[in-house]
Amino acid sequence: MNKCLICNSEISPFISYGNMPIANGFLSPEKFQEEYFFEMQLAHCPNCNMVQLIETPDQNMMFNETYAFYSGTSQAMKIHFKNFAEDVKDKYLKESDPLVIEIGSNDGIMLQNFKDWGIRHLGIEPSSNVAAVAVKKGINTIVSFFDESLAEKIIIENGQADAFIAANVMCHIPYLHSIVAGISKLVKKSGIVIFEDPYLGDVIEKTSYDQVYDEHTFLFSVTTINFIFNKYNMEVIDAIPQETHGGSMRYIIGHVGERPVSERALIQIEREKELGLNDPETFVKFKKNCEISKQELKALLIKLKSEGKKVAGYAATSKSTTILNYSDIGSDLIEYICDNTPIKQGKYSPGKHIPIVPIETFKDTYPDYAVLFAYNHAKEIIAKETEFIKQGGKWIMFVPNVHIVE
Ligand code: DWN
Ligand code: SAH
Repeated sequence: MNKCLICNSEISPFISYGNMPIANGFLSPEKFQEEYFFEMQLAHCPNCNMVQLIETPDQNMMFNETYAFYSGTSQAMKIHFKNFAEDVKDKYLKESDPLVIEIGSNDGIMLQNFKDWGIRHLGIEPSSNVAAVAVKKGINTIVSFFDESLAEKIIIENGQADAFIAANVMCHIPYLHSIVAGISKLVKKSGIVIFEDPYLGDVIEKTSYDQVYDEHTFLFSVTTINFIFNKYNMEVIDAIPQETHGGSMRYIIGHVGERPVSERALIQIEREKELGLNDPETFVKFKKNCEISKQELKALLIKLKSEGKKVAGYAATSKSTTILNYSDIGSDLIEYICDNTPIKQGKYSPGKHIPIVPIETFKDTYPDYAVLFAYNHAKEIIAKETEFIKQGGKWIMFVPNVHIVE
């Protein structure tokens, strides 16, 4: 019997995506034999409504000294995080000598801004290779997993935080109770918690099932975030939709009663009921949509192959690991995937073992079609690859449905 990680109620999966490898586990041929797989199943808790993976690999298998995702690979995300940091500084750092703490700080993409402004900051990042990039830039970073006991240590050494921030990491942590307990102690009574993650509402509406992979233990909604923070005397005071990562939500949270709850947050909670995020039937429909999406993508690639077209992938995202393995797409259908991350180049994609090559390989001889696995960075990528289209190339997109962009 499986139990909800949040409220301990009995849960059962509504979909299995089959055996999945580590999403960011790009590997060399000598490691193919020992590659790790787990059964990736998603469940919706009928009591607290949290959508969650039934099983996740051990965190040390995913986040370690060879973590393949460097946040700074996107210029658009640098701007996004600068705006995020500016918002925190202008609205919430009113006391003297404030302290900002970020978890999942990666290569310092967000904290760089606070460092430049001379604001006290501390990043907590367990993947030592990406943390080293931040440290090199002079960004204060602890190489560790955040949890309640680390929060207690930080209070002793640095004092309480004025702002606790995070992006695309809260949903990665199965022991969310320890995280929220730690946050509630670490953040001053007058302090603020601001984080963003891919939003369940967008995943359901756009059938962006590729947001489901080993690292993403949870798909959050305002309802479920409010539920868990309420247990630690904190509450969502605002919720602001974001365009990043195919549709995210920024949650703004304070200690109960310290700040007014916005109309926007209350409306969003009501909207989630209308969207059916609390209704098991929604997830039955979502499962059907995942199956349709997978069949359409594979059928398109088989058709293009039969016509003698050359198809490549653009951007070896974590999300692509779910698409390729769930849809059973290998190097017979997608010749290679190009990516600007040096640590991924020369390796092979998890599970399906498609070669990962530098962007230059794509530019040298354009394929007829390119599957845009980083559709979340479509604006940035399409703007710099105009020559591909000029030479007759076409993009294949699969969110919100499988289609071709000329
Ligand atoms: O939540 C997570 C998000 C923040 O990042 C992590 N669990 C892991 C990771 O997920 P992802 O790999 O799906 O993220 P992205 O940002 O969609 O990955 C983009 C990939 O595309 C990177 O490998 C870099 C590459 N890229 C590129 O080759 N050229 C990206 C851009 C913008 C480009 O121009
Ligand atoms: N915030 C960045 C990175 C997101 S990727 C961005 O939005 O681009 C998720 C990051 O969280 C990884 O760098 C990973 O190593 C880190 N992480 C995973 N578990 C963590 C934990 N328990 N505490 C702190 N960071 C964690």
